[in-house]
Amino acid sequence: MKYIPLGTAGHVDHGKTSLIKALTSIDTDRLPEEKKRGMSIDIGFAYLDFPEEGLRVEIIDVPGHERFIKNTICGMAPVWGVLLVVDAGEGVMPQTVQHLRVARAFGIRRVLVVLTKIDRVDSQTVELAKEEVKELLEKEGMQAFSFYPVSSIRGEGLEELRRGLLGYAKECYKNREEDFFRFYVDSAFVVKGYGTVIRGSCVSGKVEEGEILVLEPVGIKGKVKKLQNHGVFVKEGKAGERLAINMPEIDHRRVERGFLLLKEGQLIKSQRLLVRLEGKAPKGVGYLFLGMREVSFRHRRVEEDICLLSLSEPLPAVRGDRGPLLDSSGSLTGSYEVLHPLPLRFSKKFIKENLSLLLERPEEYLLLEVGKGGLSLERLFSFFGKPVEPSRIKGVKVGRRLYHSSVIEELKQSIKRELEGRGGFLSLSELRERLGVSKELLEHVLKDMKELTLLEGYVLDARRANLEELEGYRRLMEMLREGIREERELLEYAQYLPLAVRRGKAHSLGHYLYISDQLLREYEATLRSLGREFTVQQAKEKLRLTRKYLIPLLEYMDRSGITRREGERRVFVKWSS
Ligand SMILES: Nc1nc2c(ncn2[C@@H]2O[C@H](COP(=O)(O)OP(=O)(O)OP(=O)(O)O)[C@@H](O)[C@H]2O)c(=O)[nH]1
Ligand SMILES: [Mg+2]
Repeated sequence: MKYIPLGTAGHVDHGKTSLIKALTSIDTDRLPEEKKRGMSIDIGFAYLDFPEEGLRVEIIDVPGHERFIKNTICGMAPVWGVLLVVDAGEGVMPQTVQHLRVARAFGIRRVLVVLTKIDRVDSQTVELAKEEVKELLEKEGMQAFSFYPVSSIRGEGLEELRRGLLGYAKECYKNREEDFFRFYVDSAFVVKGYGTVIRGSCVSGKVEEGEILVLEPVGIKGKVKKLQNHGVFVKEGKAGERLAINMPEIDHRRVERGFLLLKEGQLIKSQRLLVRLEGKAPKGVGYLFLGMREVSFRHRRVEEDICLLSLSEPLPAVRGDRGPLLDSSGSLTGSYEVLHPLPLRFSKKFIKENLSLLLERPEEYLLLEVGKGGLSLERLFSFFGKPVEPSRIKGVKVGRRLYHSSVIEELKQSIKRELEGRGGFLSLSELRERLGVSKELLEHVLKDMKELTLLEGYVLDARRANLEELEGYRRLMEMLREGIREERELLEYAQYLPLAVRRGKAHSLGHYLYISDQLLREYEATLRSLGREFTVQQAKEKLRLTRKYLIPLLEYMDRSGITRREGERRVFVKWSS
């Protein structure tokens, strides 16, 4: 079954509650005070099923009186669409406009318009009201799904409306089941034999019996014992659905309207939000609604319509959340849209420079913002309010974190600078400390820097470092100075060998034989004492080497241009007598 939450909106007495009752047979005015005054005070709930479509429209009926605007805002917070109810005789009135603005603030752009009480007016008056609403919608930058003239008393137009409602509900449907769970609490009470029941709207994700939920902002945890949707037990609840959640471990007196139920470890709360504003930002302290939660804030302007908000309380917002802004007198001044629910960099300069990234490629903004600290998957997911495939993100993945490629490049430059300042030689732990990066990241970057070598807990630039400081290197060089060595004799020092060769301190003669540069020079000097030319036999006697070592040595001397072979003889290329 699909659940689609829709709300009513409209001026006081324009017939919202009567309309819902006519459609659903449910009276959403439950309070004695409401009955007595014939007026809605608080939000009320109903539903309308379309069984053939597998669809339930969840209805939240809001009060129209100006005094209860905050209840109205709470009622509209979880809905995906709005039935704008206008008395055909009275036409557009102040709360018609105000409610429309609240709906817009929550991101609703198309409303279904119901013109009520047509039994009391002629068709021309109905037409007039329709024109008035059309004008208003245009002025507010909104559209009508369609217009439905009805009489809730006599039943005229209700069938057409019901059909229209189905089309509208389908249009409003949002697939949010895979998002993280967020539940807007509107009340809590105790049921005998069950304990605390928390009632509200599931706006995203799913919840099952037996799960542990966290009540925010108080951070109390509790287990879901039972779940109901409109008085019927269900095993699972999901996005769009009205739910009563039985959580006996939570004291109902600790629960307030506006609280949220979340799942642990999913959404990260933040006391700063980076938002786009529409309308005016209240001067000084303002108030915003995230869902049904009202918090105060101060703002700092970054650009014309981009502001950084400091909230009085951390909120678990996600990218794209919207809601109304109020000033201290409670009047609606505008709305916000969350661009970044958990910003880390607050300087105007940083935000301005990277604004287009934040708008178009937010993942990249996140990567830049975290820098060498790296982006955790938790942060990434929390930003979007749902898990996203990390491979979709254009970043370098190291362990469980993602890094911007420019961060990796900068790190390489810093490593080079550090090494230069230290003669090409630095202990890994010191380097890590100086750069302030994780071991994982440093190792990843170093692996990428082919010119560097990791040895004995040191990073070294083979061309610059003083290798003599390394024990293994010293021992290798000693061995190579004593005589020509076969590679298998040097296995223990295998990692130092290429370093020594690259620096010209040792030579590879081929045939898996190595010699130190010093010894090579000594052999050369000894051979020169034989004169400009010499034979293999002479060399063998002079150097006292077996042919196994001698031939590769002489061939190497030929290859490296020290000698030249002429028949049976070898001639020194350079000779000064
Ligand atoms: N004749 C006629 N009267 C209606 C119709 N719809 C509502 N009314 C009457 O209008 C009055 C107000 O109706 P409600 O449904 O309570 O209006 P509301 O919009 O819910 O009012 P608030 O919740 O206080 O904003 C009641 O006396 C209704 O009986 C209608 O279609 N025809
Ligand atoms: Mg009402």
